Amino acid sequence: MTPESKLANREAFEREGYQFPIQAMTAKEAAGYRAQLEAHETLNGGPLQSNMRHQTHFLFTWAYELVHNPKILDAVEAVIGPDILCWATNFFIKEAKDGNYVSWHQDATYWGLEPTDKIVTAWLALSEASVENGAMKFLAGSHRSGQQPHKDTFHENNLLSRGQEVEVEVDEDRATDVTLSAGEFSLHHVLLAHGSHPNHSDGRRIGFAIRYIPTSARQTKLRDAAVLVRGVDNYSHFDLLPGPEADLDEAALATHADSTQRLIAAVYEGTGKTELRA
Ligand SMILES: O=C(O)CCC(=O)C(=O)O
Repeated sequence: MTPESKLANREAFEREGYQFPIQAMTAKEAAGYRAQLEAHETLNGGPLQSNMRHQTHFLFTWAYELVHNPKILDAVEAVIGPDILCWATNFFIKEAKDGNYVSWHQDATYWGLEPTDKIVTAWLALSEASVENGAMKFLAGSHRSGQQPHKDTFHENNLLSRGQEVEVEVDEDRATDVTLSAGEFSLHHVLLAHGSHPNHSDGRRIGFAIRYIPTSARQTKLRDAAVLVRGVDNYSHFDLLPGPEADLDEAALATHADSTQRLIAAVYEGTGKTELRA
């Protein structure tokens, strides 16, 4: 990326609070990652277990590879700078017609990460994301209004940890449909209002959300952990955890359990809940 295109991308991101579509890989490569996910599911006799939908990059070498994808990191670097941690990953999978949705929300609400100006999600499509199958919707510029109040619903079809919903009225006519082909991704700001409707299609909608933060960011709720994916960490605000040597080996399961406990402690603070949903 040239310095000029980096600057243009950063300015557009700062204005809108998002950027898409950006290509991470070919459709064929995306199908290869999807096949690895689905091979595990077939072996396991059903869709990816809910506890494995979070911090998945600690469990599978292919997911660890995804959080290091150079095209994704180039786009992230253009908006948050060169020293980058991956704080979390979450699979958002909607099965055909399963009724699951994501209410309008801002990611920053329960994460405890500060400052919020350089925290982004790369949402990678491992299937197509269309209006019919429940692609995300973004409200342009909403990140500039700062943190809004939310209420927890814990609705059973809501894919968010607390079923949290922003308490201000969202005019969906103003929203942008984040349609993506497999292998493309979007970037969104941690304060951008976004959500998604159910999947009305006959196929799965598979998104892998990767949460990136600069090494200078802080976790205000606890001693947290992350993976250094680019640059150097001169701050030591987070414990740096290793990736998996082999899929689901003992060390991978232990690191996954450690990072998941920290994630639960942050996002469920004050609720008494101990298991992440998906
Ligand atoms: O996958 C979706 O529909 C929503 C994802 C989301 O809310 C996020 O990645 O922050």
